[in-house]
Amino acid sequence: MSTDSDCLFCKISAGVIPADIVMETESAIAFRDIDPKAPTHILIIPRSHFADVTELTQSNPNLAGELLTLASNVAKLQGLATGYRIVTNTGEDAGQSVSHVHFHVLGGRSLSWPPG
Ligand code: DGP
Repeated sequence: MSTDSDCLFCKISAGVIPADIVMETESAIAFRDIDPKAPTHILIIPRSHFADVTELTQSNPNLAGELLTLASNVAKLQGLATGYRIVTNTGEDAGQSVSHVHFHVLGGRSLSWPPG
């Protein structure tokens, strides 16, 4: 497993920085976003370091599938039966602020479309 000692989400995965973890597997963890944009806002990350979804899918497409499965399981666990959104911001124009790939799971309210 490849990690980056300077990466915030690698530190959360390692338990060096605390987070409100809602689910975890051998390869991934799900924890509450520190700045929630919806009543339920959870981040899904791989334990291995990948900068973004492009790097992830090129390096390990099976892991990308595992992360989406975990996102779906988290949505079910959180009771988001009337709908939820999975988002992965990629790069500067999309507003990616942490360079460790993550999927946002948002729900618990009506979500408008298109996003800004
Ligand atoms: P993005 O902007 O798409 O790269 O999303 C990064 C998210 O990470 C943002 O919604 C806030 C969240 N975040 C940043 N720092 C921390 C932290 O230390 N703990 C937690 N739980 N979330 C964080």
